[in-house]
Amino acid sequence: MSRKNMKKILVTGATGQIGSELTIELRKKYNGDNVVAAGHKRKPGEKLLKSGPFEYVDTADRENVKKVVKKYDIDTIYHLAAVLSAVGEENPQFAWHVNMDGLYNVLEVAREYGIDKVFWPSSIAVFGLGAPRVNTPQDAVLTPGTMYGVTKVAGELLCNYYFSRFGLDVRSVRYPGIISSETPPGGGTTDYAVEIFYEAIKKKRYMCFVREDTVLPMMYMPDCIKAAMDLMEADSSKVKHRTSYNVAAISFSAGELTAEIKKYIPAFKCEYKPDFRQKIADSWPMSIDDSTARIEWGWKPTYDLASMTKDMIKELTREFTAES
Ligand code: AKB
Repeated sequence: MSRKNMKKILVTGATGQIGSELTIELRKKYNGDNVVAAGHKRKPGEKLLKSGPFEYVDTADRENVKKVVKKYDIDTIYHLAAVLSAVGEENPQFAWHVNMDGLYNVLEVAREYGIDKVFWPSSIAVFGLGAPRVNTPQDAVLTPGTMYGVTKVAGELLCNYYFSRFGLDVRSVRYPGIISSETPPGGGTTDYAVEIFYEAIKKKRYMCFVREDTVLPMMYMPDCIKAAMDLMEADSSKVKHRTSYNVAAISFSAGELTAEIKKYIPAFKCEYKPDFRQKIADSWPMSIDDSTARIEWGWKPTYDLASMTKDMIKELTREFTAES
């Protein structure tokens, strides 16, 4: 790769669910030394520490962001550090601080230092009761019922503003719930779709915090990474939406997921005891229309419910066997 095409990438939130796996994939593609992993509270794992540089960065502190961008001559940022929906509802002020101050600082530093591209994840949480819940369209009314959703709507508008006002190449997708076997999520409403696998394999029992008939859009981690990398590599003429793109993969109910897991673990029992997260789930889409992303930059997911479940069970069984 020529110097001109050589990327120097910063990933914030690199110790989180998406960041820990996206960083490794970016390192495979652009070489370990060129991808700086930045974490804040969570301790980085061995894999992250051994495969390239790691820095502690509080994105809510602009000087912290500036320092790391200057030190490594960064030209691309994946800004993933955020507070998710359930934790955000317990402490809305904290969610606003982390999510909005963090994004504003990253965009300002990107503008000031002439960063080439920024990726920032939005979420299906931008939609609220004002939007159709089935096949929710790209351009629907955005009236979220959670502070997390409010920060995602405000963040989308901020990204769009930085693109049109300053020409900053910011790209974004609205992720559904992400299912993965490497790093557990923390503080989201869709976390049950990950916890259920860990508990099914370890204890053959799970107490699910949403109703059995709760349907939400989900995505397996390889597709989540594919969405970020495909969008970042798309020719800028194809990226017509600078707020954020709907991306979909799989939609299923908690009961359907249980039935799929039972094909591998017949003794598995799932009980349902909805808590405050049910109300959040009931305000979100059940399925997403992602035709705009498919048409504009060729988005296409790979995994369905059956292939995702098979792979999750295989990966987690391997992890637990190696541990014991
Ligand atoms: C959450 O549940 O908060 C997240 C999301 C859908 O953005 N997983």
